[in-house]
Amino acid sequence: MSTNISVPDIGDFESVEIIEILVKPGDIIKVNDPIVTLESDKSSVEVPSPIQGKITSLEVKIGDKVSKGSILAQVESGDIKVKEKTPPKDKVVKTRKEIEKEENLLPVTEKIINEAELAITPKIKENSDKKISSRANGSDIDPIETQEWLDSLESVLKKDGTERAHYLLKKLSDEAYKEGSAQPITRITPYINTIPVESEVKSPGDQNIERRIRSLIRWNAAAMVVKANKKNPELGGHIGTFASAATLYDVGMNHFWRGKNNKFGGDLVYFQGHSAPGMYARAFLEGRLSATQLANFRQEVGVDGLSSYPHPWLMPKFWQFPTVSMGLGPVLSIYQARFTKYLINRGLLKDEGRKIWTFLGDGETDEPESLGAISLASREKLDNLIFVINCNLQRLDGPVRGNGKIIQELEGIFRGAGWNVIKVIWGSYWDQLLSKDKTGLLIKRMNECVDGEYQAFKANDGSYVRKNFFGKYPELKDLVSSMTDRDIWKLNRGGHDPHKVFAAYDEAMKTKGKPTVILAKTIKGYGMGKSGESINITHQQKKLGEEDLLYYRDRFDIPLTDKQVRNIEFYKPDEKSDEIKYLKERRRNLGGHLPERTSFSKPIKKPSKDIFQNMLNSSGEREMSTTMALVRMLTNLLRDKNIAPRLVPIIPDEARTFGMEGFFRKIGIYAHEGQKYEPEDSDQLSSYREDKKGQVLEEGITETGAMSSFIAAGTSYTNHDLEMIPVYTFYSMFGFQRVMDLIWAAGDSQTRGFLVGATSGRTTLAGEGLQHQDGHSQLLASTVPNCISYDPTFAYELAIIFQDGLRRMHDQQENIFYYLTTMNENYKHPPMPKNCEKGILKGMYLFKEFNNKGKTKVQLLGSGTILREMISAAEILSKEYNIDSDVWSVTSFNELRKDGMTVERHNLLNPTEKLKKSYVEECLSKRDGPVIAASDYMRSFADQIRPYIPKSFYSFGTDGYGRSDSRKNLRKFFEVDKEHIVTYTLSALAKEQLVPTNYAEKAMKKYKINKEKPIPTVL
Ligand SMILES: Cc1ncc(C[n+]2csc(CCOP(=O)(O)OP(=O)(O)O)c2C)c(N)n1
Ligand SMILES: [Mg+2]
Repeated sequence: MSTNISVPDIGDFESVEIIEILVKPGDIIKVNDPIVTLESDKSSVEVPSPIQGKITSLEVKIGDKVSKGSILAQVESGDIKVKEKTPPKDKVVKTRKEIEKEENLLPVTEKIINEAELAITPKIKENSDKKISSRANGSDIDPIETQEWLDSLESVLKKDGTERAHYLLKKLSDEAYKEGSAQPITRITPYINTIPVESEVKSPGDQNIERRIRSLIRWNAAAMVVKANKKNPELGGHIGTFASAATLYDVGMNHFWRGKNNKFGGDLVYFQGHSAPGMYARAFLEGRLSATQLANFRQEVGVDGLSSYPHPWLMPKFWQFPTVSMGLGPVLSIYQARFTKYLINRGLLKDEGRKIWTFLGDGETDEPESLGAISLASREKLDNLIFVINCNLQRLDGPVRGNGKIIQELEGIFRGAGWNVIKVIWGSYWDQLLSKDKTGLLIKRMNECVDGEYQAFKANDGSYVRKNFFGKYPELKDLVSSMTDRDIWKLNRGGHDPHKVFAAYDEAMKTKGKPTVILAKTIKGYGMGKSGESINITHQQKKLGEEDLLYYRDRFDIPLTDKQVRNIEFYKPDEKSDEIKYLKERRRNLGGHLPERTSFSKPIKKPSKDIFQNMLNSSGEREMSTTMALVRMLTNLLRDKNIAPRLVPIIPDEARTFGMEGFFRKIGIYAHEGQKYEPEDSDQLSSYREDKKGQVLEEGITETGAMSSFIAAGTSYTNHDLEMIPVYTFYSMFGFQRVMDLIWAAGDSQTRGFLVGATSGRTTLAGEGLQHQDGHSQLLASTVPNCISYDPTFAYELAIIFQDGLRRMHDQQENIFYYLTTMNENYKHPPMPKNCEKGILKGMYLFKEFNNKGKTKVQLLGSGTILREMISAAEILSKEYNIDSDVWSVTSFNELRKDGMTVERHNLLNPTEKLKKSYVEECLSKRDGPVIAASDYMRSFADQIRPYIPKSFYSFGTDGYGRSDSRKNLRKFFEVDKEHIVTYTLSALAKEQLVPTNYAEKAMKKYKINKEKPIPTVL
């Protein structure tokens, strides 16, 4: 049977051009195989076949204009699989008229509301004579009634267990809510541990040895900071952070975190930046770092130094994740956990139950990045993610929440967001006291104390705690009357108790369907005594005096003599000691070391050259933007079987702005739950198709999230041994300017991928105005050492750059990433001139020579869309003024500067050698005339090459705030239009006495250039 394939609904577009035909008569096609590519002035999209069969004839050719219903091809098929669109069962499709008609019925609706209101009035009245819930001081107004409820609860707990009790409580709570209680009951629980003693899973570890190991790590971590600062007080460092977190790390290292090996991918641990000395100290005991390296903490310029914080760029075999800029670790790890599931759901990675652990400080949760993405984690059911928040109640300057309780605040926030919350507040010494507390007074006291008080307790001593904590109520005073002050001082906090920490980690590992946060209460500067325990200056404490060191040694039983302590020696027991044997065996059992950065990924095979071929040809009469060219190129790449599965298009809710909506249907939007609804546009070509195996990361409006995904995908070659190609396309103004710190972290992480600043340039995005018009992202990109940036004008430049990017990052395995700016200005694209590939990549090439006129010549350098103003200016100069010019397309002022400074440095370092020429000089030194450069960026973008040009040099750009107007007016305003370039060129030539001065004056009159207009930076 012969069937027509016709154009489906393509949204608002009529008469759209066919730019590619992807099948020929005789081809056997499957459902969804692309037939043709259509391109409107905004986007290009493939039309998939709704049926399978054999193409018998084609009814269209390239260049034809088609609309919905136009026949594309005929197919011979037996089995037609066109999905009939049936509206979902209860979806009633209403016409506009029907809706309007309904709206006219409003009075009836109002009647219904009135009736409903009348019906509920008596209930409200009933509520109003209820008794008060408790007295103003919080005490119970009816203890007998309360006891009855508690008894009922206890019997349910005994008879049917906690699940049933929870169910009943939830039912009660729901009922109360329905009856008007707007206070949800479960957000915050009492200030005690979440896991009751009887449910704690006990650690199988040898506690004595583990304590000894931990003490040695504590000592060496502190010693390395003190030693560095004794050598040179400039070096800095932190003792207090790791001192408070040592147990949290050790329990993980000894029992939970699995290393990477040839059988298992390894857990991923984001270590809190300031606790780096603790990780070095452990690696020292493990024999992975030497004493010399420890002694060189924070002295990285020579050999064998250790970086201050986790920086994969500086220690590429050790650190995996840069976390020291507070807030980045949490958000990066959430998206890491999400990306891991993405790879698994797409069938690219085996599900091995790997976990992502993230350590952060309680103060760090002030950062919006720390908490900003937590709802994504629960929404996506990231049960592979565990946060451990070290709640030492302090940050740098003082208490985190002196007047409140950070643990309670975080509990509410995380539980509200749908996380599993485990509080580890009190250590085992409290268990007995809590079990004796029949009246609940101890918990009441725990609840009412604020963090400022808790901090003060630990900055003092046992007698202070007796007086100020227990002393408030006579019953509590009695409770501890048989304890000495020393005993009271021993009442430890949960985060320092390996049993409690073990139980919490165990529970977190078993949690299914949601992420877990462990809120562990600790003491900042634990063990530092008077010099730093729980005092406001702890964070800054890096120089322990002799007395403090001796105290620290004694506190943790380090077998060093006084003399050795004075020399600040590190301590490592013999290889055959129980401690070292135990430590190594634990890691062996857990599969390998942590942290450790390795990569066993296989390079992605190069795409065939013809994938890029259509971009190297002229676009003919067709006009398109470089953003469209990018989308076309990605569409082509999705046809390459090696590249296609590895591409990760990332977009923060801007696909339609960039004409990328065609990807929705073609490769699907990643959604861990698939698509539970029929999208309203399901019959359209660019339908919003969500899919468990979807490839596009449609992040919603979060550039921070999108950037975190970019880093996760771009470091997949090391974290998952799988190379991926993230292409994150964003509104260029909301890229570097918005998320520069994450871009810096991307560089540090050695991320590979393409950042695409679309709709870039100060004047190309005409109407959008000041907050949208980016004239500086290229400059920001130039500050990131391993970011390679380009501002191409033509489709072929983009293709050459992208192709080379793939070669460098995936063939050569270079740890670089790209920043490409693309525009939304439509114009014709010429064919690629001969032999310009090398120049495109180096940063400039000769685009065109105008030299048929006179002797006077000028060098015109243009970048991005402003190159086209340069070309027009060159035509005017040639036609109207007989001035010849060489027009250079500058694809990257940034790359030219890198080359220039490298060559200049070489020449300065080798004064006796023959001078080398920078690439800019090579291009321009034998060419006549002054150099005029312009771009859609600030002048300093082009100015970067000024030192390497041995000629007079003028640069023009878009310094100042953008504003909304037409492109033409904006270019006139910023003085980068062809008229200004002609005028300024004439003036520059006049200065060199190459043309008469009145040329420029006349041009100014002709083009109505107002000399009195202030420079745009002040407007
Ligand atoms: C974005 C950012 N801002 C400021 C700092 C400086 N800083 C380093 S540590 C610190 C306090 C950390 O407190 P907390 O998160 O509670 O960690 P703790 O050391 O108490 O475990 C600050 C403000 C930073 N590293 N990053
Ligand atoms: Mg803190």
